[in-house]
Amino acid sequence: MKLYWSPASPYARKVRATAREKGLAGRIEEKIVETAQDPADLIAANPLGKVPALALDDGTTLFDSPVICAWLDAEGDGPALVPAAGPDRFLVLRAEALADGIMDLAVGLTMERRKPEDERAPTTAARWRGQLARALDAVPGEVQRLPGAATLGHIALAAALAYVEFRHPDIGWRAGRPELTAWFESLAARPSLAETAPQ
Ligand SMILES: N[C@@H](CCC(=O)N[C@@H](CS)C(=O)NCC(=O)O)C(=O)O
Repeated sequence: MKLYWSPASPYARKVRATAREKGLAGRIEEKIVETAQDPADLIAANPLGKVPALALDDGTTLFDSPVICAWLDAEGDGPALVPAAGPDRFLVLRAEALADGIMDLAVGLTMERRKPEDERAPTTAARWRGQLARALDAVPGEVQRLPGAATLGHIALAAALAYVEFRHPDIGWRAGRPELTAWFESLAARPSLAETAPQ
């Protein structure tokens, strides 16, 4: 199997950490791609031209990160990272959705900042910052409601918080959130997340 990824992508980190949690990392060749150059092998795996994308050995390709994580969870070893049924399943999937939404906003703000000044959209960016602040406020409650200690919801939220800190240290999400900080630190020490920390 081949995983197309880029080092700063929080979505790719979620997938790479999930592969490690499920004992599948050894079966996956990880290929770094420069999405801006639309490399042909990435486009063949994902017409959207985004990472992560996973090419399976039988030629099937999978995207985006929730789909790849669901496949890894079904295929790999060990306990399920998303409960198969019941209310806990939807708490975990909702936490993943919150994490993905945080990633979307934080990645969007990163892209906005890279534009030439006269191409930026300050009103849109201000709305994104407000949405991001609200979503960050919701994270501690979301973590408390999660079942278990290392579901896909936990992994996704840790990857999202790490990305916010990596690209937007000015947001300072740790300030006033000592319990969330302690939770984040303990999760970030898991080998799956430690090995995939953004560079
Ligand atoms: N919903 C997608 C989002 C993937 C995504 O936006 N990836 C970014 C990297 S962080 C990307 O490949 N961007 C390249 C582009 O949009 O040209 C997922 O969960 O995988």
